[in-house]
Amino acid sequence: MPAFPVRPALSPEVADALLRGRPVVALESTLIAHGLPRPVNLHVARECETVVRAGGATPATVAIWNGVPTVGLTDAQLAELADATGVLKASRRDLGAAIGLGKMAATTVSATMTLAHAAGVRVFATGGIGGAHRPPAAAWDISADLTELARTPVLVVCAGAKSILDLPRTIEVLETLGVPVIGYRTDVFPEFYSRGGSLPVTARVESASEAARVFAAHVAFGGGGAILANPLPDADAIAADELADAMRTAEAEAERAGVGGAKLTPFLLAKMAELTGGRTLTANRILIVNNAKLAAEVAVTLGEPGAGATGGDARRAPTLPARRQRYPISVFTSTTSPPTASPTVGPCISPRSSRNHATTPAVANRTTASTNPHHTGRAGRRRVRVPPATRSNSSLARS
Ligand code: PSU
Ligand code: MN
Repeated sequence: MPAFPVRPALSPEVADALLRGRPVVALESTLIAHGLPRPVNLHVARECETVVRAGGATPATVAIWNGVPTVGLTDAQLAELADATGVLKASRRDLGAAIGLGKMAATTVSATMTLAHAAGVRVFATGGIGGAHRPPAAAWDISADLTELARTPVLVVCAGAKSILDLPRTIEVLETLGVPVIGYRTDVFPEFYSRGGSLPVTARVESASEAARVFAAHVAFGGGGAILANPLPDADAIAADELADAMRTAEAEAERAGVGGAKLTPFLLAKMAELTGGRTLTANRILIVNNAKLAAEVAVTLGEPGAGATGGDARRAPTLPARRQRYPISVFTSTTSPPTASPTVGPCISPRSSRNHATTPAVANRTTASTNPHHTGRAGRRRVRVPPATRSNSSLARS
């Protein structure tokens, strides 16, 4: 038992969906805080949530909220994050520091995967993943997204990676790490602003349910994450020469300004938008929402018995192991009381003896609301024990 147990806080909506075994789609927050300019960032964040809901799944935007690892921001939190300054960009490496020191941090692909998995969420949508930068200058700048994909079983729906990266090396590293790149109706690895063309994917699928089957089979044999690469629609793609020019200029400016490390991607994104008169920004917005839509479809399919296997099909894929949470969870209880304080510290609530959400005995309630008869914890850190009979009741997370 760690001396400092920390649990992901879930919004009521996300807690409810997970407890009922309903599909949930994780969304990252780095693109809100660092990847897109205001006010587009908030519009995109909301649009993603809307299309996920329309697709029959529950959206869960992930961030570290003043030290609290949170899976499922409220709309008010989305707005606050989109407007905030001084928000950290947290990769997997930074999670401990952001949580332990009570920081406000947006999560990258790697950190979002970590927290999504901790909460039991298996599908995640973003714009593009980080990758290997170009040697020799940036030979050791290899995004933590790749190593996280190697170890955390979450399906990441994205439009590939930007061609500013060393894409052949990125693909090689993914192969070494055992991360499949599943092409959604494409044979080639998409290059974010364009459909790509030079690098093959691991496998091509024609539907969300095929993607779910490939992912389920991958995980069934000890695999970590996988990429579902969803190319930007042709109509919105940007011509290769225009893109190459803008990239070269943006890269040169980054070098001249001495921008590197975590600041490089946001810098390049902003420069490219400027250089293309906003066209890359439009493309970025479209592809992110497009990915959220597909992610919802896959999440819904994964939630069905058989994890995407079609009835009577001889190629029936093994089902995904039951969703498992690696840590106890917390639930904040209303849109007006999201976690705002330092991380939850103290004795863990009932460790899970079961591997299945449906039999999960307890959720934590971190508010000070005192009207709930189920509250049994200390003041300010009350715990609610959910009786088995009410577990499937949607009111439980809000109670
Ligand atoms: N690619 C984009 N936009 C982004 C990112 C990547 O087109 O906003 C973000 C994602 O959060 C990704 C992160 O996980 O940048 C990768 O950062 P780095 O290259 O520093 O690992
Ligand atoms: Mn990097």
